[in-house]
Amino acid sequence: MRKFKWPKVSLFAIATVLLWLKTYIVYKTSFDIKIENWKQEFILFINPLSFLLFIFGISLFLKEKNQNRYILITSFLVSAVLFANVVFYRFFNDFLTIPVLFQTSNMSDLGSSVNELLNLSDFLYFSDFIILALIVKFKPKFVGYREYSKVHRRAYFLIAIAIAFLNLGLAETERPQLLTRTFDREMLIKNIGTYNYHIYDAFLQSKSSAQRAFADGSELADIDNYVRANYKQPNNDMFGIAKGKNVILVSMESTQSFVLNRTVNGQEITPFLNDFIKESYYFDNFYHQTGQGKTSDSEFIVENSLYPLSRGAVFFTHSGNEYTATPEILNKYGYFTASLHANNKSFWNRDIMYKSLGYQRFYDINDYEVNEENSVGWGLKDMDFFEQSIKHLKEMPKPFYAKLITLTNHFPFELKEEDMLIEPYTSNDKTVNNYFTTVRYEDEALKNFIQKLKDEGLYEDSIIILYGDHYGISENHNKAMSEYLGQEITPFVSTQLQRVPLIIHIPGHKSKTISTVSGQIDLKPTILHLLGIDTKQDIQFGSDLFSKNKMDFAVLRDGSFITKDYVYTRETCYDKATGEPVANKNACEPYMEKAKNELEYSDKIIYGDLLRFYEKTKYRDKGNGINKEIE
Ligand code: GP9
Ligand code: MN
Repeated sequence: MRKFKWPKVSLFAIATVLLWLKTYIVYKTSFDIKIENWKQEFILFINPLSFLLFIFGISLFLKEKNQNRYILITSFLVSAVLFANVVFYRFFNDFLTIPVLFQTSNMSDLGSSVNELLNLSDFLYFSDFIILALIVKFKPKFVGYREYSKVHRRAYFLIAIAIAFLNLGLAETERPQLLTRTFDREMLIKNIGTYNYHIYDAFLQSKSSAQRAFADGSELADIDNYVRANYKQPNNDMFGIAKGKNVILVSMESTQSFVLNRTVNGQEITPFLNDFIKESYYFDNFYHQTGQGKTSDSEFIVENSLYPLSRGAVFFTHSGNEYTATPEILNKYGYFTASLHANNKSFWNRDIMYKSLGYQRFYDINDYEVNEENSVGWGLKDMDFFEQSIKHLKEMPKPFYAKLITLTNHFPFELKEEDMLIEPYTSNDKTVNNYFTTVRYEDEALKNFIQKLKDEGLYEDSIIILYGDHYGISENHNKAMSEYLGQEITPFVSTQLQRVPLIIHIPGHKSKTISTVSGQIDLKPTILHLLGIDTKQDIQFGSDLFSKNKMDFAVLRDGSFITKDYVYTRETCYDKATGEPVANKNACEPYMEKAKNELEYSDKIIYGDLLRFYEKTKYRDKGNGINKEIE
């Protein structure tokens, strides 16, 4: 009888399968990746495969001895990367990124607790490598070696490419614009896998390093000149009016201006905001200027008075840059600076970017009690978020600068039955219909929040700034929007819909509506001026919103701009008075250059990391008098 012979399997196939399965097991056991449905589970399962096929596929070009050596080394290195992520995750609850590797403070935290982070059983993370090594050493006959023809190799790599595309395609259906927008590391890893993620991260990193390397300080001179030439004298009467007061900034998710002072089914949409305006400054021509980075872009603009990028989220792509953000400045003036947002800290790379912006503390999801009961849609309901945030605010050293980021009014605008304070709108578009109900809910949450601030004695000692982060209703919903607004949504109207509310409440000040055209870019100089901090020397594109000289101007990230009389968008200049394209073709001309310059200069600063060349120390760090403004 002939003895049964096992067909010989190539070492690279064994290595691929083992590492693939191991990665999946590690995903499930060592990381906390939230899976909502079987499709996500499937994506998670296949996502390591394409990378492994590529990297082990290289061995097909090698001769036997080298092939084994290559497979062993690769298997070890890839396992080491995975293991490094596991250890990092144990400590930081996050995945590794290249900038983080170079952030020494993070690493020293990790270094000192390495003993606690490692277990004896951790060698299991290398079990597949150990198996491979044993096979090569003791049972080399177990595996087969053959030379592969060109055709074989081609077929192999075609399959690998097909799997990569299948993975990307599925990921795209799960999470559109995943790569161009790069919102959340956990989401990226869930969809494209750890290994592909590291490659992607390396690509982002090398691109920005190259741009940074080629930049030098001389480029800043032009920009500095431009900023000086456009400097507008702030309103002296407002200088230092809120000196030493707490600053409470509330980012209102997806809140556009059109909902204010309007009704749906005969009911007010924002009764509280409508009242609050009556005791605050209200800016009714204030525009968001965000791009793909959405909320994070708005944070970036508001705190730096720089524009975000036209592609990707600057929070992700340039978190290692030098900035002179509001929190960093306020730290020097004795403020405690914090951001409060009940979401994963890695969302929008906030945990890393906040360090560059100078935040002393980030109250993230772990600082909140979040459960089934108090959550809806994207997470903790606004009411509960504010309620729990009060506790944090109370405990903060005073004065503080605290930014609270709301979440309930986020697409797809879900709400629990009991939180529906008004009936949805009644068009064929569910998104638009529900939008009104979540805005109404957010309004109620804000009302409670302000009341709590009063109850806790924080209200009188604080200036409160509420602003909309970006649009909530995109142009995909023009039909229902035109039904609601009773007008056609032309590009002109669309641009006007990019207005978001800005309300600044200063204790003791009467209400006033200010209609100068402005944008999120103007908030930083405004806030600092109110606190008695001179920003004349700063590189910034905004100006004091209270200034009598403030120019009526806002440029949006897509290049559209708005002036006192005109709206320029999609290469057409509209007359604001009529909403029609202007007869005089040159009407928008004088502003085009300015709009272009602002965006280009701002991009240059970010891509070249130019603020590292800026001698901000010359007026701020040395305590030459200005530092003493607030004591
Ligand atoms: C997520 C929240 C919403 O943390 O800020 O982000 P968005 O999708 O609006 O940018
Ligand atoms: Mn948002």
